[in-house]
Amino acid sequence: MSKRAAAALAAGAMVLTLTACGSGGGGGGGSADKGSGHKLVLGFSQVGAESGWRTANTKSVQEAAKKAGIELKFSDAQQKQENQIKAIRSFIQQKVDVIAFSPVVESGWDTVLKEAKDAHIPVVLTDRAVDSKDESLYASFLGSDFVAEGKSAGDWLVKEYASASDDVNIVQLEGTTGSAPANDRKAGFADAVKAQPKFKVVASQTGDFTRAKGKEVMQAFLKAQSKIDVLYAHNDDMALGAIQAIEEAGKKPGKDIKIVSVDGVKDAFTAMSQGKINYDVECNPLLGDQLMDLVKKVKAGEQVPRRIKTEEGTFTPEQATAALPNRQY
Ligand code: GYE
Repeated sequence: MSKRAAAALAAGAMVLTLTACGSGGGGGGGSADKGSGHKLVLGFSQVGAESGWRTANTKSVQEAAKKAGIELKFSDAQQKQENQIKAIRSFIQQKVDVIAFSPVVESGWDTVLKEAKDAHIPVVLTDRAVDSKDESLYASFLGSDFVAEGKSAGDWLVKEYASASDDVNIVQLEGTTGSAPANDRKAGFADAVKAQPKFKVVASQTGDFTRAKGKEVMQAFLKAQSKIDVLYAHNDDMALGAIQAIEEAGKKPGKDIKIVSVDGVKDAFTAMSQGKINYDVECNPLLGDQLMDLVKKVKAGEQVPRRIKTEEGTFTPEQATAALPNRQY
């Protein structure tokens, strides 16, 4: 109760501050139409700082906003949905022009998205999707095709083990439970290997997209499983943590246990150049410029595509080694 009262007070204070130093006139209802000379204000709720991918994504968004002359209100949710919901509510109270966010998990957004809609503040999803049935709750979704990424990882494995007749025991490090990239990368991979029963996922657990958790879960896998041929990690940070666990167990990553991962961050490319990761599916975090472009268009009331997919490639160790000197993230 008292928490709620405090929140209401804080919100009131926020609105007051805005009125005091704002443009004065104020728009008559709906989304505030700042006249010329006023910066477009974007409220952005980021997932957290869990991975190298995320750090690169945050930097890209911040730099792009500056370049585009957009005032960015940035909020870090520390991988918690409740924090994102709070941030979105605060953006609504502050009457930002547009809200963008990367939803930590897929479900449970309808209520807060409805609140933004009722306040006439358009919402753009970036990086990760929501599973809302009501498409009017957001204007567009900019990000990768995670199912295709999982499929690429699986397709590589099928080729790599084309001539194998024995079982191929796979352990899987999943991303954050309930997140779009974890759900979709798992599904895409399973789809790619399902035709051949020799591919056996013998253990699968979340490592929450972090190095520390990736290491911890891999240690448990190594203790519990007598034979592991392949590690499929839903992101590079977990793969890098797992590499430490594999080495500490006296095994050679990339040889005794083959590793296929997703993201394509610099540290993973370095590991690939050392033969420790065998294949990496790229997921581009540099979404900032495209996002700012989209935000401007949405604010201007222009028609935008509902879905914008980012383009990405795949990397063998040779390709990663060659790309390493110019890799931006
Ligand atoms: O793969 C992972 C990060 O949502 C695509 O989140 C993103 C994923 C990325 O933590 O490293």
